[in-house]
Amino acid sequence: EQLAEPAKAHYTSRYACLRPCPMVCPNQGLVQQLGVIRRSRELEGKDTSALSYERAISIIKAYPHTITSWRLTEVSNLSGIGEKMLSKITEYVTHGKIRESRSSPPPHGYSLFLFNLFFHPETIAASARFKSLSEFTTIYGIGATTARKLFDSFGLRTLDDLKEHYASHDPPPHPYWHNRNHSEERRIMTPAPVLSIMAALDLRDDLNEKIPRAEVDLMHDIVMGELGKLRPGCLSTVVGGYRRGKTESNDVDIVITHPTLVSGSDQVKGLGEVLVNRLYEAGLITHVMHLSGFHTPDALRTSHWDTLEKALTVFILPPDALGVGSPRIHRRLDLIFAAPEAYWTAITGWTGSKHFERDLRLWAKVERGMKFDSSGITRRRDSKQYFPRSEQEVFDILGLEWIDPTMRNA
Ligand code: TTP
Ligand code: MN
Ligand code: MN
Repeated sequence: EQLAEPAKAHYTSRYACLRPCPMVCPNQGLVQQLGVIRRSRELEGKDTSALSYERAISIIKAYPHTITSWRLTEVSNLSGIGEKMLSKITEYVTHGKIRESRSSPPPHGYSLFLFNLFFHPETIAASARFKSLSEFTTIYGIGATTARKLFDSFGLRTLDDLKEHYASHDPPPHPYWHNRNHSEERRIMTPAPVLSIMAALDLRDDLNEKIPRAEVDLMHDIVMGELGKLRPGCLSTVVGGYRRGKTESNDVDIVITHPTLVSGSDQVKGLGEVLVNRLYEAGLITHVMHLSGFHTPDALRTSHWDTLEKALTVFILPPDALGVGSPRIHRRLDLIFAAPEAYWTAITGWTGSKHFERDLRLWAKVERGMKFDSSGITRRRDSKQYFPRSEQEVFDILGLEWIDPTMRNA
């Protein structure tokens, strides 16, 4: 079957999956300041506004020139940059900052309180709230909605307030039937405790530490070493921000498959549970936040196309793994299990960025009549399924010019 000519990648594309975008762009300062506003919109639950900031940030990150006043007309013509966004950009270009996102101190000799009172009457209240909400969401398991509830309904302001609150509200960690509410999924029992909020509070400093690339490599090697003892011959790729070239990651994401079929069926099904239990028994996994497996009768094997088996966990290296006496830091580890035919879509679907992934799905649907997700590609009109044998093939099938993983930071 002849595939259509792929669409050209260019920074003016309205789809993030067609905008090559480096990790660090020529307009980092502007991107940082718009990011503060985006974050505050997100924390306040203003999702539509947060999304339009996210879009604008994504577009600016791919823009290859430093934005100066004579480039403003061109910038205003980029799709996703509306009038309001243009005024923020103009403010930045003119003053080197955006007033709303300011966190710089007042001029020398001014009292911060009086400065804020006269020049930014909204800042005092707003920033105290922003600070509390931001701090609350550094706890794994607390999102913007919960953070606002803790602030508004329970009057909590600091992490100490939070500790006190959860000391009386948080159920103790216990072994857990994962996914007990999802009837189509297999029930999974693991002895690893779920990460309670109290436990997440204790692990906060660890989990907020960035992971250097060398440690990502070491974690990958150790996980695959254990997996090799359980099921020899597995293949894996570290995906997520690491694959996009981040020097420091917030977690480690690994896609795992096994290339050999045994009597027609793959050797991946149920692997998540076995591996997680082994890593837990070896003292390498301390908590499991989510674990899913799909139980599908062989006659209905289509449903493993819907979602992949995955485990979201907390991992800790064995003692002295980074040198004698080295500190052991708890790390977030995500394991994704893909049947061999879904390996390359899983890798593409988990490399990100989040915005790149969102637009990849949108592009497939709107422009190509296809459904893309990490578990596969399906043509809508006749439900034809594709089995790409490389990431290049994923791009070919979706009619996209190739973009290297390190340029998928849109
Ligand atoms: P993340 O690990 O959340 O983010 P990241 O790897 O880009 O950056 P960092 O970890 O350093 O903060 O997500 C990794 C990729 O996985 C991203 O492309 C989005 C995708 N993803 C899913 O497809 N499903 C999910 O449930 C989650 C959490 C992520
Ligand atoms: Mn990641
Ligand atoms: Mn992750």
